Amino acid sequence: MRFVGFGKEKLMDLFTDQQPTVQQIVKDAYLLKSFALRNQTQLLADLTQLLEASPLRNMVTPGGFSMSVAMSNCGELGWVSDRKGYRYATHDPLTDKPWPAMPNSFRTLAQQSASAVGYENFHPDACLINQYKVGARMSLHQDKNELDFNQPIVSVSLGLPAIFQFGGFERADKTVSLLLEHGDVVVWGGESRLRFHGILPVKAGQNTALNCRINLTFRRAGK
Ligand SMILES: O=C(O)CCC(=O)C(=O)O
Ligand SMILES: [Mn+2]
Repeated sequence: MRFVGFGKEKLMDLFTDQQPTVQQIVKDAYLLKSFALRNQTQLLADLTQLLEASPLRNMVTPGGFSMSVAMSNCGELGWVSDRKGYRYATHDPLTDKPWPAMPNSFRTLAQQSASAVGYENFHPDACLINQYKVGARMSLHQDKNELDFNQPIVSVSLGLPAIFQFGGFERADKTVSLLLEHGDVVVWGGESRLRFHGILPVKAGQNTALNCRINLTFRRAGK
């Protein structure tokens, strides 16, 4: 994958004036605006490299539909979907090799984000990489393929902006809509760990670092 036409200087020019801030969404859930900006150059370099080993692909749902979001993983465990169901796997089914190691830049950002809102000792072993081209979406769902719900979820947004819907514990519950922009991080855990959430169809945009939206979702999937 190539991040076309975007050098270091331009990233810096656009984003240096934005200071990180923390907003509480509901109990145990937080939006950390601009939290991933500081290290974005390293993040994007590491991302490009690991996607060469395990490329983005559109997985198939158990029902047989191709997902609009293209995915890959890094870390000890990777989230996969196919006709057999949703699960975590140690190996990339596309390459039959272990998923690429989680880069230090990724792990550090995930741990610093979690600890900034009170989740000390977050030890992610899985990072799902979601690529949303314009029009891609993720419908409301809960993250519940992990063994231990005591660890939070850290979700990093890069590139095109998107509307994140954050709901309750039933799919039909009311949702709040949050604008997630390049560099924003959402952290949820504790009483909010199993809240439904999703992404509305991503719209075309200008002045963003990437011509798509990239989301990095960090979780502790195994024991
Ligand atoms: O793209 C996002 O912001 C959310 C991704 C997500 O919820 C997931 O991969 O489970
Ligand atoms: Mn999710």
